[in-house]
Amino acid sequence: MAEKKVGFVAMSSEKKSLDDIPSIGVGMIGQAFMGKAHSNAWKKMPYIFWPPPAIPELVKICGQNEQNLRESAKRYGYSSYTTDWKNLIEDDRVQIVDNGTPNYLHAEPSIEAAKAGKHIICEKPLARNAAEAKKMRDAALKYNVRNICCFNYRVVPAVVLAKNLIADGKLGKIFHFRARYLQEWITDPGFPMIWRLRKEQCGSGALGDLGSHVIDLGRFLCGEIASVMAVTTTFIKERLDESTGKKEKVDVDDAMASVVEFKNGAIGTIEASRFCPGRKNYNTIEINGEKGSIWWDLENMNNLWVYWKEEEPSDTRGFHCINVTESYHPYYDKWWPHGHIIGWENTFVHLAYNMVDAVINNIKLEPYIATFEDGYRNNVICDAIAESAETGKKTKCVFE
Ligand code: SOE
Repeated sequence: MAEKKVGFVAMSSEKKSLDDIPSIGVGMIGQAFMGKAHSNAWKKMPYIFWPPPAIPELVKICGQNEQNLRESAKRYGYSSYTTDWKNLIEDDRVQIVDNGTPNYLHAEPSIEAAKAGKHIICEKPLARNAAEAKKMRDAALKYNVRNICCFNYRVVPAVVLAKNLIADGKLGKIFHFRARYLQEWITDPGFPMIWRLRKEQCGSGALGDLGSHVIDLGRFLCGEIASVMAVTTTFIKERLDESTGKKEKVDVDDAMASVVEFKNGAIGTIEASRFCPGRKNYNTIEINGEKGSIWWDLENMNNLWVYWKEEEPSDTRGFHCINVTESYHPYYDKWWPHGHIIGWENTFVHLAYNMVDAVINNIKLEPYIATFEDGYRNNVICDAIAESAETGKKTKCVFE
């Protein structure tokens, strides 16, 4: 399997004739927020990463709400639609199953897709807990299908640049990883009960939804997490279930904070909360090493801030900002001239490219793209954080 250093996206050198570019069938399970973001990515990828490894063909979209499924198919350009995900998986035209459903629907469709020999891209967190995630990981390995867990912030050009700088030793030994993913959207007690607030449907609250992202960035940039010591809390204990008109207990965390120990000796803190007024989608990381520091924040996603100790002493020393939009920066040779920044939705275009490239050209996805192995390990760490919060003790992260 070919190694590819993502960041200087090496497109196939030979110029394919237009007729030689294959197509690849995509089936999308989910028509809400992620259905929209992923459909946009499958359509945009081939003309941004031109010539693409293959052109995604939007074969079928699946959703629970039949009323607007026909409209979703027309809106996004799927040639067919179904309310039955099994029907989508059985469709021979579908080669890649894209699972953009709520967490409780990640496991069964993804495992059945693997059994049917379909490649799978599944939203994060991979599952509601480690046991469920392990079944998904094991199925993908057993049936030898390519698999991606959508930790999309790994493929922000600025984050890939950070990965390459750290991998090239620019920071030296890593001392700290410090990350927060903060939002504000359920601070209002009047916000109703939804699947993201029911343990049975989501597995965990801010921990699995937002904390999983910063856990993944910690693993991606600093290495494996060995142990955690955490607190979680639920600020609003019950919310109105609008379908019944009754109040329902909230049985997931609204916020979490954890100390983390990495296997390589670094230590850090991670935090996730949806109770931070003013923080719209504030995912921020900082890494401190023996030779300098790096920090990044999603609300300014094209910038990477760096500080190098060896910098010439001068009165301008300090953190400086790299605008990660040059053609020599990760992925950027496929986008626009420098300074013409890209947005959040294009992280999914990068994931779509990597999935199609992996399937067509047998490219190794690790370590730059999160697979089901990463998704499983992430769920183990989330379970350890929940356990630590329960027991009040430091909890080791044990991977099978
Ligand atoms: C909601 O919290 C959400 O959409 C998450 O589910 C996504 O993973 C995150 O990228 C943005 O916020």
